[in-house]
Amino acid sequence: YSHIYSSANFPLEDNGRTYHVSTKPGEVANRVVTVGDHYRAFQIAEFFDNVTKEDLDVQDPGPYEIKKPHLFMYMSKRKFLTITGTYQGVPVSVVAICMGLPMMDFFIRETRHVVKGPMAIIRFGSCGTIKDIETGSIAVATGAFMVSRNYNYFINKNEESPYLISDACSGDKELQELLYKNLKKECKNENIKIIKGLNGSADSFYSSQARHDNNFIDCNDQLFDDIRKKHPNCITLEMETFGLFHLAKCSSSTYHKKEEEEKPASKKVKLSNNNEIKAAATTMIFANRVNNTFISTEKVPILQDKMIKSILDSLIQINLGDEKNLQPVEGS
Ligand code: R1P
Repeated sequence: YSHIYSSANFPLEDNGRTYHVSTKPGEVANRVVTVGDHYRAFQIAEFFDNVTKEDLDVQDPGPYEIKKPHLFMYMSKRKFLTITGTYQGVPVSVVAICMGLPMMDFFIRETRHVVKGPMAIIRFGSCGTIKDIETGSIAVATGAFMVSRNYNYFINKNEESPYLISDACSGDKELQELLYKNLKKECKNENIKIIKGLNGSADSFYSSQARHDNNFIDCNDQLFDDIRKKHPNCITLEMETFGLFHLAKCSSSTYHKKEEEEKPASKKVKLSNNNEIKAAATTMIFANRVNNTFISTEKVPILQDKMIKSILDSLIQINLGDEKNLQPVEGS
């Protein structure tokens, strides 16, 4: 795979494909579900209009590109999988990013680069809970904070705390409430709890989520207490949602829009380059860290099946402003 990239600052191929996610304008919709797991992405794509199981039966470990009138799929060499189609006639994409904040950063920045106009992004992931909530329950994030290993603590011991816990950053309230309402509706006849609360995103599955590993010095015995003290409403821990909420907040027109809202009506300026990102997140509780239990894996596709419709419904119901400016998906 030899490619020529036009810049070292934001490398792009001649055809406009980004360096890691490897999509170009026209291949990603303004409404995106992001997941970690590729199987979860395929299960979501089965809900897209006219998509069959056979369409998604890809044996090639990638990179590959599949283009059909109703479906676009691209597996990048770095294993970002983008699937674009329509749901109830509205263009939607699912992007599988594997795991962690750096992958979330690649996904948001590179996807944002190739999509024109405002975006709505819902993360659909798995997590652990630090409250006594049974596995198989669903969490909707009201906000997220970051738990990072404080590397200096392990280097010179002058630091006070081995972990840094950030303040919380909220997602988009409207999208969050739509998601909660749709999940409630979809699960009303099931014995599934749906809980709203804060999520902590950690920079390790192990140390900064207070797991014990005798092969390493992690100094994390106090971590749950510290998290609960700073964020009493924390219910879940995973590894990506903070990255999404933080970058959505930092998307320049969201910042710009806030300033505009504070101005008197006579001084308001019409935004020309609307790159707002509306973000929300929902997770399946796989691990209960209080009683040390883990979900049995055969329950996962069943739980996912219950959640996917609500997630896609929320994505297409959220108002993204002037829909005329949104680019159509190639082939839809
Ligand atoms: C760890 O097992 C992974 O699962 C969770 C964590 O955030 C991390 O990515 O989310 P996903 O199921 O979305 O990957």
